[in-house]
Amino acid sequence: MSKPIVGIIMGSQSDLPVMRKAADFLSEMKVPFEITIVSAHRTPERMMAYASSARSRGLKVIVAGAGGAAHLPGMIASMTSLPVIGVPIKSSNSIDGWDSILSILQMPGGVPVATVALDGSKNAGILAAQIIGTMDKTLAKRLDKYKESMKESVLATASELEGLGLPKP
Ligand code: RP5
Repeated sequence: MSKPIVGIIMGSQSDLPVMRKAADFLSEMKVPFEITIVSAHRTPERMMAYASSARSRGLKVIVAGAGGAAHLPGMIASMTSLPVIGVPIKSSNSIDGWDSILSILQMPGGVPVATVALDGSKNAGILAAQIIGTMDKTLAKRLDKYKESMKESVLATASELEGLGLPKP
């Protein structure tokens, strides 16, 4: 397998059901990635080592997901100039998910984290692939095909619905 160019990290194994959707999308697009657990609060030294070695290890984008007091994406972004995509997760310690959304979204000036929707890890995978796709024509073509397939699927559903003969307003 080729060297990973996207790093997917999450605060806990309990985040995996959400975060694996980013991994699944990158697999579908044939983007080499690595995936692991890095906790801002439980393994702070590992978090620092991960962020500070990311570029020299060949990563181009980092996708970081966490729930509750979600400091992982922001802390990673504070230690690398690679783009960081944050995934807020509705976890067992979330109040309602806003805690995680706001922790990831409301970064101070100068340290951006591209924040996707609550549990929106598929979009994080798509965005990571799109960033890589700015410099990779083959991948850009795969992404265009993906968009086309979404359009076709919506149009097919729409014509099915129109064919049901439901009363019109
Ligand atoms: C966060 O706390 C993790 O990212 C996870 O979403 C949440 C709960 O972690 P566990 O207690 O399930 O390990 O740091």
